Amino acid sequence: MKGVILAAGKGERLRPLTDDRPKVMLKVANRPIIEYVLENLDPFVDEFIIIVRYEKEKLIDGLGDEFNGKPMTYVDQLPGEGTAKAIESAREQIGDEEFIVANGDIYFEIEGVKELVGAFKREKADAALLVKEFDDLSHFGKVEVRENLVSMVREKPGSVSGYANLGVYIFKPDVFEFLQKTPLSKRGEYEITDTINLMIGDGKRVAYAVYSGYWNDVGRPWNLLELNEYLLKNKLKHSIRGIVEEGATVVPPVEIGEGTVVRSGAYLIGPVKIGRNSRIGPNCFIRPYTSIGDNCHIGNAVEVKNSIIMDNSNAPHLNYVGDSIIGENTNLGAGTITANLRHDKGTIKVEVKGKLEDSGRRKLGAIIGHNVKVGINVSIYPGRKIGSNSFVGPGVIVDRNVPSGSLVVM
Ligand code: TTP
Repeated sequence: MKGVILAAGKGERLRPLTDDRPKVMLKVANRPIIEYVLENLDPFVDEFIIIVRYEKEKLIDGLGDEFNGKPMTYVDQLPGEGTAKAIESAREQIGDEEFIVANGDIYFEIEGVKELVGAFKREKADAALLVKEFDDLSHFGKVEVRENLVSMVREKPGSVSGYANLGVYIFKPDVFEFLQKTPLSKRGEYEITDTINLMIGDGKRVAYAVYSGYWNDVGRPWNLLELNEYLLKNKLKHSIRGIVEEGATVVPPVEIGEGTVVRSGAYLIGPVKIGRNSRIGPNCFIRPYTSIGDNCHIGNAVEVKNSIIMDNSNAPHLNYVGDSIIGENTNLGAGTITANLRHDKGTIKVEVKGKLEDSGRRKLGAIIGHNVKVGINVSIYPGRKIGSNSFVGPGVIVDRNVPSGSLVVM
């Protein structure tokens, strides 16, 4: 069976982290999100087809032409937006066998795929989708079922409970007829949920499998922190490949990559993951659920907790980084501090695609893009974004979002 992964989206809700790369290439626990999808589909497929468009070179260069020895073909999305258009793009590559489709920006585990394949076979179905029960389906497609089959999928049904469509499917090649007939939705996209409704209307059998494991749809910045926390809590194995100097404390589980040096006085409480060739300490405090990439520097008198610091970035002197995401090639000046808690203890709201959204989190720090230089003694309010390729001068109080490519001085 072939596996088709949808990775052509613009990932606008994840700006500024997606300013220069596809969302699926953002690293969580130091691995691109799409690699978790590839890994969990791997036992079921013999070839991967990746649908690409936005910043596709970054994806192709980053992943190469095989995964675990299985060929990977990149296919440009046909003109038009939406998941149905993305799947239709694989028409020539799919022969006469059924195939699995997954969004490239979701995290799910292998049990889900097993259940899905099981339901597809058991029901002798024409298609199958993976669902999960949630109390609030406002951000999902609601999957309505009758006995063992899907009767309808409704996009964004409001705050109701029920089965959510998780973005993992099996189709037979006859889906292409329905993909071609799928009309443009009110949102201006060709949506796979509309295709599935067309199939049901035509008498096709659409099965479903209920997934009970962990799942995350990485759409908004704080989803990266949730996924990071889950992966470090549940998947991290204690492993020290670098050097831990005498006088440093490492409380397992901590993964330290080759070439990384943890200097004396550093205090690391796992789960913490650190990539290769990074410099940690002396005298810093790294608290649980922190991922630090390759070639990073976390220096003297720096505290980091529950954060993602991507490759080639530095928090070198007297910094506090809490519940924050720092992109690649970014440098924090000495004394720069992220605030991660409101004094009224309210949940932190973040601007997502021009609208203020409630993250639901009491603690959320800064979201800083790639290639950013932050000067000394900068204070960043909770949930504020600093766009990629920006310069924030010394002493600035970042109380509003900084657009990408800005120069902000006091
Ligand atoms: P979405 O998360 O709905 O869209 P997006 O990735 O563009 O993100 P945003 O809304 O923040 O701009 O996409 C779901 C999945 O489908 C995701 O894996 C990307 C993929 N996709 C495509 O491959 N082509 C498309 O045209 C769209 C809209 C999504």
